[in-house]
Amino acid sequence: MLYQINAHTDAQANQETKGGALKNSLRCERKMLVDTNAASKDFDVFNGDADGICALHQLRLHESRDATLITGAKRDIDLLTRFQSGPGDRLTILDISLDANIRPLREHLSAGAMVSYFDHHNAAQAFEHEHLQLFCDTAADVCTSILVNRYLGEKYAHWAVVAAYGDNLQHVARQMAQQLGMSPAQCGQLHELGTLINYNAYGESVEDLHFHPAALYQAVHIYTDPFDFINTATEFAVLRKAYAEDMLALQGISATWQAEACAIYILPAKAWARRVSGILANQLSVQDPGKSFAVLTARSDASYVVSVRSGQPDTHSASQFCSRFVSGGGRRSAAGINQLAASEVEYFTRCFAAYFEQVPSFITQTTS
Ligand SMILES: [Mn+2]
Repeated sequence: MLYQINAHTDAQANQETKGGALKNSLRCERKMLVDTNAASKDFDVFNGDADGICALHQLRLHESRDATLITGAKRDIDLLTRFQSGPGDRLTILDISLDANIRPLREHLSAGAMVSYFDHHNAAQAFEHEHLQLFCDTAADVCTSILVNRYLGEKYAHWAVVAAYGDNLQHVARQMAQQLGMSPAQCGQLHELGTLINYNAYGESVEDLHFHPAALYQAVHIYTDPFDFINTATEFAVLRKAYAEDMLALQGISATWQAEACAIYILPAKAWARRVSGILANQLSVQDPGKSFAVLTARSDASYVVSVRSGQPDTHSASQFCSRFVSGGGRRSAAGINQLAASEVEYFTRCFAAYFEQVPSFITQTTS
C-alpha cells in the first residue's frame, strides 16, 4: 500500500510546477493515506470460548478497532476460511491452532494482509513472514489470554485470570489472582465468570449456544472491570441460570467404561449434553487429578464429538493421542476429536485404554 502511495505522489510531484510542487505532493499523500485506511479492513478472528473472548477484549481495550468479528462455537476453528482479505488488511487471530489453519493463513498473507497471531495450540508448522507477528507458546501453563496479557504488560490482567479459569488452568489463574491481590471470594467470582463464558462456547454449532460468541464478546467489551460485568450484565445472569439447569441434567451420569488411570463417559444427543461435555471433562480432571478422561457426546448425525483430558500431560499428551484420529487435535492437557464415527467407538476405547492406562489392572464395563 505504501508503495502505491509513494508511486502516485512521485508521479504527481513530477508533473507539478516548481512553486506548488511540495505542497501539492504532501496534500496528495495525506489524501491517499486517508483513502488507503478507509479501503483496508480489520478482522478480529477469535475462538468463541472464554480464552478467545478475553484475549480480544484485552487487545481492544488497549487499542479500539472497528473490526469485522469472525468467531463461532468452540470447535469452529476453520475461521480463516470464512472471509477474504486484501492488501493492508489487519488480521488479529486468537486462540485457534496455526497448524489447523496453515493453508488459509498463507493465503491471507499472500493476499497482502498483515497478521498478528496469538495462540497456545499446535504450531509446529510456524514460519516466518514479514507481515506475520507470531506469539505462539504451547507450554501447559499458558493460554492465549495470558500471552496477550504479557504482550500488553499486564494492563488488563483480570481478564487473563478469567480466561485461565475458563481454559481450566486453575492453578495458574489462582496464582495470577493472588498476585493481583484478590481475595478468595473474588477468585471464586472470576472462576465462575470464566466457566460461564467458556460454557457458552460449547455446542455442535452456534444454534446450541445461548449467545453467539460475537454477541457475548460485544456484551463483555462494554466492561473494563470483570466484576462490573458479573454484577450488572444480563448475559451473566442468563448464563448462570442456564448453566445450573444444564448441570442438573448431568447429575446421575456415570462412566460408561473405566479403568484405574482413565475413564470414558458417553452423553446423549441433546443440546444440553453438547453444551456441558467440555465442562464435564474439565470437572472430572479437577476432581481426579492424575487420571485421564474422555467424554463422548452423540452428534445429530449419529457420530460423536470427543473431549479428552490427560492426567499426565507431560508423558501422555492428549493432543498426541487425539491426532491419531482424522479430526483430532488440541493441547497436551486438553484435546478433542470433532467427529468420531459410531463404528469407531470400540476402537477408540481400546486406543484410549492402551495409551492412558498402559497396563490396565482392571476394567469394568457398564451400560448407560
Ligand atoms: Mn485457549
